[in-house]
Amino acid sequence: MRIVFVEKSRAIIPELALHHQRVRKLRLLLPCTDDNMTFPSALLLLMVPCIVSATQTTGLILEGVDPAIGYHAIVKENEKTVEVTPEIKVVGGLVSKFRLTSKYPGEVPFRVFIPDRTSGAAIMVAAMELDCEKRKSYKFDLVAIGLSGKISDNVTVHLSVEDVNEFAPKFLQNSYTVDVDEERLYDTIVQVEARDDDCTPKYSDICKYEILDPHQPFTINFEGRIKNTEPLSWEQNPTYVLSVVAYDCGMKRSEPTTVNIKVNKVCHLGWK
Ligand SMILES: [Ca+2]
Ligand SMILES: [Ca+2]
Repeated sequence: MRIVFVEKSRAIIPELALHHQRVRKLRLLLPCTDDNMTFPSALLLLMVPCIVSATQTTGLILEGVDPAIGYHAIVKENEKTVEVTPEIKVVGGLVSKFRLTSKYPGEVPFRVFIPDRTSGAAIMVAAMELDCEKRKSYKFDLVAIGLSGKISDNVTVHLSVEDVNEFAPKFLQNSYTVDVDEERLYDTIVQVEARDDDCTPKYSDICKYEILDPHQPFTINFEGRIKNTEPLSWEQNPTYVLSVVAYDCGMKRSEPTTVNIKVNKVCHLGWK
């Protein structure tokens, strides 16, 4: 059974013209065209409140967005739901689908749909796994296509893929070995270095290095430079083995690297 809305003049109002902009009374015709129905074939005339769009003559409109600025969108690299500002909302008719196109090679890996046609509010989702480490941003154009084939204005979407702290820092070397002379204070004995594969400084910069055993006579600074805090003695301890870790700026910790420090005995000239 098909429901038809008519004006007083009995002119039929297209389905696309029905929207929530303005309310007025219309006649509702219920023609019993379905063969399975048992109603008499006469038309049923009712007066019902109906919702009619004030923009029915202008076609589909992407509401609340400035086409010169476009939409800004953000999605975490391990999530599907895209947060779009302003919200994508279509007025002026019912939407059949959205078309997303890009001037750049490759498909646009996103999908836009309206869960509830009467609201006109759309949702954007990622159609594939996103990887900030491979691609941080997308730029594409969006249009809404109505059931009647009418097309909205073209609006650009600027989308950023938000980083997630998936990677821990890794040291460039599994171990470091260095010789030092006893009885000396060094500015730098050795510099260790770790790197991190995440795609933003927040999660990939190394914010801190740490010697796991705090009772060793050495310190390490934020650049990974290790120095002794007191002169070393070959007789007391000819070798030190330090376990050093690195933290990214999201405080994700690396596996330790080993720093072997060999103390050289210094010979002194003297009378025998
Ligand atoms: Ca990281
Ligand atoms: Ca990441």
